Amino acid sequence: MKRFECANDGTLSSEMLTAYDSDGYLVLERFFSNTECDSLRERANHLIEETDITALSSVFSTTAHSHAKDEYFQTSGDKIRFFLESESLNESGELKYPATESVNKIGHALHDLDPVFSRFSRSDKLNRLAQQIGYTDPKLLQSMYIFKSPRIGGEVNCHQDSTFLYTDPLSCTGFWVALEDATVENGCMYALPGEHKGPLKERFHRNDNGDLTFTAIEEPDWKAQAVALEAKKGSLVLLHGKLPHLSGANRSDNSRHAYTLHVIDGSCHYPADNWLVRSDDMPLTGFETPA
Ligand SMILES: O=C(O)CCC(=O)C(=O)O
Repeated sequence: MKRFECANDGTLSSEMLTAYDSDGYLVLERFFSNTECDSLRERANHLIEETDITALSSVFSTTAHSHAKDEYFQTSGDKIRFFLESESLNESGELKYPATESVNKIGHALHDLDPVFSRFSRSDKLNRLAQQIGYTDPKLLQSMYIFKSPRIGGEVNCHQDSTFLYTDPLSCTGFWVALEDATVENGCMYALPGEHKGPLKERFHRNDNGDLTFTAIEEPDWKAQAVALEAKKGSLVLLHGKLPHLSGANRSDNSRHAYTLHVIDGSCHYPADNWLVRSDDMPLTGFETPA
Protein backbone atom coordinates (compact mmCIF):
# COMPACT_ATOMS: atom_id res chain seq x y z
CA MET A 1 0.00 0.00 0.00
CA LYS A 2 1.39 3.40 -1.04
CA ARG A 3 1.85 6.04 1.62
CA PHE A 4 2.84 9.66 1.08
CA GLU A 5 3.70 12.75 3.05
CA CYS A 6 2.52 15.99 1.50
CA ALA A 7 4.02 19.48 1.86
CA ASN A 8 3.26 21.37 5.09
CA ASP A 9 0.71 23.56 3.34
CA GLY A 10 -1.19 20.53 1.96
CA THR A 11 0.18 20.75 -1.57
CA LEU A 12 0.05 17.39 -3.38
CA SER A 13 2.69 16.26 -5.87
CA SER A 14 1.71 14.97 -9.31
CA GLU A 15 2.65 11.46 -8.09
CA MET A 16 0.11 11.76 -5.24
CA LEU A 17 -2.60 13.04 -7.57
CA THR A 18 -1.92 10.16 -9.97
CA ALA A 19 -2.12 7.62 -7.11
CA TYR A 20 -5.42 9.12 -5.93
CA ASP A 21 -6.82 9.02 -9.44
CA SER A 22 -5.88 5.38 -9.99
CA ASP A 23 -6.62 3.95 -6.51
CA GLY A 24 -9.45 6.20 -5.32
CA TYR A 25 -7.71 6.72 -2.00
CA LEU A 26 -4.61 8.53 -0.81
CA VAL A 27 -2.88 8.01 2.53
CA LEU A 28 -1.03 11.13 3.68
CA GLU A 29 1.09 10.52 6.76
CA ARG A 30 1.79 13.19 9.40
CA PHE A 31 -0.95 15.42 7.97
CA PHE A 32 -2.08 16.46 11.46
CA SER A 33 0.18 16.75 14.52
CA ASN A 34 -0.25 14.61 17.62
CA THR A 35 -1.36 17.76 19.46
CA GLU A 36 -4.09 18.44 16.90
CA CYS A 37 -5.28 14.82 17.14
CA ASP A 38 -5.28 14.92 20.94
CA SER A 39 -7.33 18.14 20.94
CA LEU A 40 -10.15 16.33 19.13
CA ARG A 41 -9.92 13.32 21.43
CA GLU A 42 -10.16 15.54 24.51
CA ARG A 43 -13.07 17.45 23.01
CA ALA A 44 -14.98 14.27 22.11
CA ASN A 45 -14.51 12.93 25.65
CA HIS A 46 -15.68 16.26 27.03
CA LEU A 47 -18.82 16.18 24.84
CA ILE A 48 -19.64 12.70 26.13
CA GLU A 49 -18.98 13.62 29.73
CA GLU A 50 -21.39 16.55 29.58
CA THR A 51 -24.16 14.40 28.02
CA ASP A 52 -26.32 11.84 29.79
CA ILE A 53 -25.73 9.07 27.31
CA THR A 54 -27.49 6.56 29.57
CA ALA A 55 -30.68 8.27 28.37
CA LEU A 56 -29.90 7.37 24.75
CA SER A 57 -31.11 4.27 23.03
CA SER A 58 -30.05 4.80 19.42
CA VAL A 59 -27.59 2.13 18.39
CA PHE A 60 -25.59 2.67 15.20
CA SER A 61 -24.95 -0.48 13.22
CA THR A 62 -24.17 -0.79 9.52
CA THR A 63 -25.19 -4.45 9.65
CA ALA A 64 -28.60 -4.20 11.40
CA HIS A 65 -29.37 -0.65 10.21
CA SER A 66 -31.76 -0.21 13.15
CA HIS A 67 -30.68 3.45 13.49
CA ALA A 68 -32.34 4.27 10.15
CA LYS A 69 -35.75 3.95 11.85
CA ASP A 70 -34.84 6.25 14.74
CA GLU A 71 -36.02 9.83 14.57
CA TYR A 72 -32.93 10.66 16.65
CA PHE A 73 -30.74 9.49 13.72
CA GLN A 74 -32.97 10.84 10.96
CA THR A 75 -32.83 14.39 12.32
CA SER A 76 -29.14 14.34 13.27
CA GLY A 77 -27.79 15.92 10.06
CA ASP A 78 -27.52 19.37 11.59
CA LYS A 79 -26.96 18.35 15.23
CA ILE A 80 -24.41 16.83 17.58
CA ARG A 81 -25.80 13.42 18.50
CA PHE A 82 -24.41 10.31 20.14
CA PHE A 83 -24.92 6.77 18.84
CA LEU A 84 -24.16 3.68 20.86
CA GLU A 85 -22.33 0.46 20.02
CA SER A 86 -24.75 -2.47 19.77
CA GLU A 87 -22.61 -4.48 22.17
CA SER A 88 -22.54 -1.69 24.76
CA LEU A 89 -25.97 -2.60 26.17
CA ASN A 90 -27.04 -5.51 28.35
CA GLU A 91 -30.36 -7.36 27.94
CA SER A 92 -32.17 -4.69 29.93
CA GLY A 93 -30.80 -1.96 27.69
CA GLU A 94 -28.34 -0.64 30.29
CA LEU A 95 -24.75 0.33 29.53
CA LYS A 96 -22.21 -2.38 30.36
CA TYR A 97 -19.15 -0.14 29.95
CA PRO A 98 -18.08 3.42 30.81
CA ALA A 99 -19.81 6.08 28.68
CA THR A 100 -16.67 6.96 26.70
CA GLU A 101 -16.29 3.30 25.66
CA SER A 102 -19.95 2.77 24.78
CA VAL A 103 -20.39 5.34 22.04
CA ASN A 104 -19.99 4.17 18.45
CA LYS A 105 -19.89 7.68 16.99
CA ILE A 106 -20.84 11.32 17.38
CA GLY A 107 -22.39 12.95 14.31
CA HIS A 108 -23.21 14.68 12.08
CA ALA A 109 -22.58 18.44 12.32
CA LEU A 110 -19.68 18.66 14.75
CA HIS A 111 -17.85 20.79 12.18
CA ASP A 112 -20.52 23.49 12.38
CA LEU A 113 -21.64 23.33 15.99
CA ASP A 114 -18.49 22.76 18.01
CA PRO A 115 -15.66 25.33 17.93
CA VAL A 116 -12.83 22.78 18.34
CA PHE A 117 -14.15 20.56 15.54
CA SER A 118 -14.91 23.60 13.38
CA ARG A 119 -11.31 24.84 13.64
CA PHE A 120 -9.87 21.40 12.90
CA SER A 121 -12.19 20.90 9.91
CA ARG A 122 -11.45 24.29 8.43
CA SER A 123 -7.68 24.03 8.37
CA ASP A 124 -5.96 25.71 5.40
CA LYS A 125 -4.35 22.36 4.63
CA LEU A 126 -7.69 20.61 4.15
CA ASN A 127 -8.95 23.50 2.06
CA ARG A 128 -5.91 23.23 -0.21
CA LEU A 129 -6.43 19.48 -0.59
CA ALA A 130 -10.05 20.04 -1.59
CA GLN A 131 -9.06 22.58 -4.23
CA GLN A 132 -6.41 20.28 -5.68
CA ILE A 133 -8.81 17.39 -6.14
CA GLY A 134 -11.15 19.63 -8.10
CA TYR A 135 -13.60 21.35 -5.75
CA THR A 136 -14.66 24.80 -6.92
CA ASP A 137 -17.26 25.39 -4.18
CA PRO A 138 -16.50 22.88 -1.38
CA LYS A 139 -19.22 22.52 1.25
CA LEU A 140 -18.69 20.71 4.55
CA LEU A 141 -21.68 18.37 4.74
CA GLN A 142 -21.07 15.74 7.39
CA SER A 143 -18.67 15.07 10.25
CA MET A 144 -18.34 12.01 12.47
CA TYR A 145 -16.15 11.16 15.42
CA ILE A 146 -15.81 7.38 15.34
CA PHE A 147 -14.61 5.59 18.50
CA LYS A 148 -14.19 1.95 17.44
CA SER A 149 -13.89 1.10 21.12
CA PRO A 150 -11.76 -1.74 22.50
CA ARG A 151 -13.41 -5.19 22.21
CA ILE A 152 -16.87 -3.92 21.14
CA GLY A 153 -16.09 -1.53 18.23
CA GLY A 154 -18.49 -2.62 15.46
CA GLU A 155 -17.53 -3.26 11.86
CA VAL A 156 -18.54 -0.80 9.13
CA ASN A 157 -19.71 -2.74 6.11
CA CYS A 158 -18.53 -2.13 2.57
CA HIS A 159 -20.06 1.04 1.14
CA GLN A 160 -19.54 4.00 -1.15
CA ASP A 161 -19.94 7.38 0.55
CA SER A 162 -21.92 8.81 -2.39
CA THR A 163 -24.63 6.25 -1.52
CA PHE A 164 -25.34 8.29 1.61
CA LEU A 165 -24.23 11.74 0.47
CA TYR A 166 -25.57 11.82 -3.05
CA THR A 167 -25.33 14.81 -5.38
CA ASP A 168 -26.00 15.19 -9.08
CA PRO A 169 -23.37 14.99 -10.47
CA LEU A 170 -21.61 13.00 -7.74
CA SER A 171 -19.19 15.13 -5.73
CA CYS A 172 -18.65 13.54 -2.30
CA THR A 173 -15.15 12.98 -0.89
CA GLY A 174 -14.23 11.64 2.56
CA PHE A 175 -11.40 13.19 4.57
CA TRP A 176 -10.69 10.51 7.19
CA VAL A 177 -8.18 11.22 9.98
CA ALA A 178 -6.55 8.60 12.21
CA LEU A 179 -6.56 10.09 15.72
CA GLU A 180 -4.75 6.96 16.96
CA ASP A 181 -2.75 4.33 15.10
CA ALA A 182 -5.25 2.30 13.04
CA THR A 183 -4.17 -1.31 12.50
CA VAL A 184 -5.68 -4.55 11.27
CA GLU A 185 -6.06 -5.56 14.94
CA ASN A 186 -8.03 -2.51 16.09
CA GLY A 187 -10.28 -2.18 13.01
CA CYS A 188 -8.49 -0.10 10.38
CA MET A 189 -10.10 0.89 7.11
CA TYR A 190 -9.96 -1.29 4.01
CA ALA A 191 -10.61 -0.19 0.41
CA LEU A 192 -11.04 -1.79 -3.01
CA PRO A 193 -8.43 0.05 -5.09
CA GLY A 194 -9.58 1.39 -8.45
CA GLU A 195 -13.24 0.43 -8.01
CA HIS A 196 -14.24 4.11 -7.73
CA LYS A 197 -14.06 4.10 -11.54
CA GLY A 198 -17.15 1.85 -11.68
CA PRO A 199 -20.79 2.76 -10.99
CA LEU A 200 -22.51 3.85 -7.80
CA LYS A 201 -24.25 0.76 -6.45
CA GLU A 202 -27.14 2.26 -4.49
CA ARG A 203 -28.66 5.29 -2.84
CA PHE A 204 -29.79 5.64 0.77
CA HIS A 205 -32.70 8.08 0.82
CA ARG A 206 -36.15 8.90 2.09
CA ASN A 207 -38.97 7.11 0.25
CA ASP A 208 -42.55 8.34 -0.33
CA ASN A 209 -43.56 7.10 3.14
CA GLY A 210 -40.77 9.12 4.72
CA ASP A 211 -38.74 5.99 5.63
CA LEU A 212 -35.02 5.75 4.96
CA THR A 213 -34.27 3.01 2.48
CA PHE A 214 -31.67 1.72 -0.01
CA THR A 215 -32.51 1.83 -3.72
CA ALA A 216 -30.29 -0.08 -6.16
CA ILE A 217 -28.80 1.91 -9.03
CA GLU A 218 -26.42 -0.46 -10.80
CA GLU A 219 -24.91 -3.81 -9.78
CA PRO A 220 -21.15 -3.27 -9.74
CA ASP A 221 -18.65 -5.94 -10.67
CA TRP A 222 -16.07 -5.33 -7.94
CA LYS A 223 -13.06 -7.55 -8.51
CA ALA A 224 -10.33 -5.77 -6.54
CA GLN A 225 -9.02 -7.36 -3.35
CA ALA A 226 -9.58 -5.18 -0.28
CA VAL A 227 -6.37 -3.48 0.87
CA ALA A 228 -5.85 -2.69 4.56
CA LEU A 229 -5.31 1.05 4.99
CA GLU A 230 -3.28 0.86 8.19
CA ALA A 231 -2.61 4.43 9.22
CA LYS A 232 -0.45 6.04 11.88
CA LYS A 233 -1.93 8.67 14.21
CA GLY A 234 -2.18 11.99 12.32
CA SER A 235 -2.54 10.37 8.88
CA LEU A 236 -5.23 11.65 6.57
CA VAL A 237 -6.90 9.24 4.16
CA LEU A 238 -8.71 10.79 1.20
CA LEU A 239 -11.56 8.59 -0.03
CA HIS A 240 -13.26 9.10 -3.38
CA GLY A 241 -17.07 9.11 -2.99
CA LYS A 242 -17.47 6.02 -5.20
CA LEU A 243 -14.62 4.05 -3.60
CA PRO A 244 -15.96 0.93 -1.83
CA HIS A 245 -14.48 0.85 1.68
CA LEU A 246 -15.13 -0.76 5.05
CA SER A 247 -13.59 -1.24 8.46
CA GLY A 248 -13.27 -4.32 10.62
CA ALA A 249 -14.63 -4.90 14.12
CA ASN A 250 -12.28 -4.06 16.96
CA ARG A 251 -11.72 -7.07 19.23
CA SER A 252 -8.37 -5.77 20.50
CA ASP A 253 -7.70 -3.95 23.76
CA ASN A 254 -6.87 -0.68 21.97
CA SER A 255 -9.35 1.88 20.73
CA ARG A 256 -9.17 3.27 17.19
CA HIS A 257 -10.51 6.81 17.26
CA ALA A 258 -10.98 8.59 13.92
CA TYR A 259 -12.56 11.79 12.65
CA THR A 260 -14.14 11.92 9.24
CA LEU A 261 -15.38 14.90 7.27
CA HIS A 262 -17.41 14.59 4.10
CA VAL A 263 -17.37 17.35 1.52
CA ILE A 264 -19.58 17.94 -1.52
CA ASP A 265 -19.51 20.64 -4.18
CA GLY A 266 -22.07 23.43 -3.81
CA SER A 267 -22.42 23.64 -7.61
CA CYS A 268 -24.03 20.15 -7.66
CA HIS A 269 -27.70 19.43 -6.97
CA TYR A 270 -28.42 18.09 -3.46
CA PRO A 271 -31.72 16.11 -3.65
CA ALA A 272 -34.36 16.84 -1.02
CA ASP A 273 -34.81 13.10 -0.35
CA ASN A 274 -31.21 12.59 0.83
CA TRP A 275 -31.15 11.20 4.36
CA LEU A 276 -29.06 14.12 5.67
CA VAL A 277 -31.20 17.22 5.93
CA ARG A 278 -30.30 20.61 7.31
CA SER A 279 -32.69 23.26 8.57
CA ASP A 280 -32.99 26.42 6.48
CA ASP A 281 -31.27 28.46 9.17
CA MET A 282 -28.16 26.25 8.93
CA PRO A 283 -27.02 26.47 5.32
CA LEU A 284 -23.90 24.55 4.34
CA THR A 285 -20.63 26.41 4.59
CA GLY A 286 -17.17 25.90 3.14
CA PHE A 287 -13.66 25.94 4.61
CA GLU A 288 -13.77 29.65 5.41
CA THR A 289 -13.72 30.60 9.11
CA PRO A 290 -17.30 31.16 10.34
CA ALA A 291 -18.26 34.79 11.05
O1 LIG B 1 -13.94 4.91 10.49
C1 LIG B 1 -14.57 3.93 10.08
O2 LIG B 1 -14.47 2.84 10.60
C2 LIG B 1 -15.48 4.04 8.88
C3 LIG B 1 -15.55 5.42 8.32
C4 LIG B 1 -16.17 5.51 7.00
O3 LIG B 1 -16.58 4.55 6.40
C5 LIG B 1 -16.30 6.81 6.38
O4 LIG B 1 -15.84 7.79 6.96
O5 LIG B 1 -16.88 6.88 5.27
